[in-house]
Amino acid sequence: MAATPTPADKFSFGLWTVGWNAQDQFGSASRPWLDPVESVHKLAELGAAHVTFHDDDVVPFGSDDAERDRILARFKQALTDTGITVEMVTTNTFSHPIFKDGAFTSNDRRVRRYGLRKVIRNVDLAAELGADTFVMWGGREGAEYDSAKDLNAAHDRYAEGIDTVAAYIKEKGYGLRIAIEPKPNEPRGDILLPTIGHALGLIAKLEHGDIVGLNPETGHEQMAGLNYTSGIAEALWAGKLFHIDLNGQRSIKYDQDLVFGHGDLFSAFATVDLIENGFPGGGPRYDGPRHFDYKPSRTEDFTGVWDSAQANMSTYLLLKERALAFRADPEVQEALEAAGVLELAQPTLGEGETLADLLADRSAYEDFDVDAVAERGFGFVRLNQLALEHALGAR
Ligand code: GLT
Ligand code: MN
Ligand code: MN
Repeated sequence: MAATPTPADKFSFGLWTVGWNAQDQFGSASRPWLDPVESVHKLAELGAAHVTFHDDDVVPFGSDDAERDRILARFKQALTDTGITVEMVTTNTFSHPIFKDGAFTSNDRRVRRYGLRKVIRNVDLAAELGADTFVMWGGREGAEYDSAKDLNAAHDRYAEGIDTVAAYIKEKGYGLRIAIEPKPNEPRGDILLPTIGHALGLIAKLEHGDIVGLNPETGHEQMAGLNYTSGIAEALWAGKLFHIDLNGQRSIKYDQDLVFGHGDLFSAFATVDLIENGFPGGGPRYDGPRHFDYKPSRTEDFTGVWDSAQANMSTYLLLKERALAFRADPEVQEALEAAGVLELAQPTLGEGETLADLLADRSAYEDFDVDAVAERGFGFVRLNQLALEHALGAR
């Protein structure tokens, strides 16, 4: 039975997702681009709460100010008519050929200055529409050839660009936070800030890093062979999980942007379990929008587009139901206990205990029976099977 979403579920979609015309590297569009106003109405009917967009998704690149105002007024009317809100805005710094070598890190300084202007113009729009998050996906920030880029300078320029925008947000008093979206490759051969961990490293060096965090995408981490759930867990732990892009990816290959759960389903279960239930031992939680960044496959007509939008939400809700049942199951609680999962929340040193105390504790080392303790089985497989049976609805 498909689950029915409501705005309380905080589902959100990029206008570039359902609106995509399905043009790819090898073939022309199989559908027309959708009018953003139509997408807003249709997503509201399906039970979504929010939309997100790039400047160019709503206002075509190169529109003059009068045209921009006219288009935005019509878009805002659709928001008012449907109750849909804009939770995140992002800037397209990848489609136009001007950005072929990136925006913040282009070797051409004129392009960097133009890119910064385009981003700042859109930050104002994000604030005006009441968005909380400003995403930066630097898909063209990178290179195909190692000789093409001074990587020290590139990181300097990337940090300079982000810090300049963050300082502007603070100066204006906007309620916005920046979320960097990592991706390992595509469209560039190698993209800067390829994973969550790389982005966290850069954020730590920023002057205004307090308002800069992450927008990790399921498929982007999986394209690098990484575990999305453990990636967002680290971002949460670091206080940097500002936003999420949920979708599906089947192994290390081109970016598939499938429906959430249509890639690694069991990993999607773990993702929903973390988002909805939090860490087993408590800790930071993600409370933001459940944002889908997928592409309705090129094979689909408009019926298929809306079926796929619905599929993201339905799958999420089904997994949520299973994840809640998983944690509520006494057998699972017992298995978590037996596996030591809950014991990990206990600090390694006792309260007030110093390293000197540990060094003096013979039971911790000299008299410690390593062979006996090494015999312990953790029971992780049993626990995982319980998770799988709950995920399948078999319990
Ligand atoms: C582009 C990309 C997505 C990003 C969007 C935000 S743009 O569609 O493939 O992963 O989230 O800039
Ligand atoms: Mn993607
Ligand atoms: Mn994305």
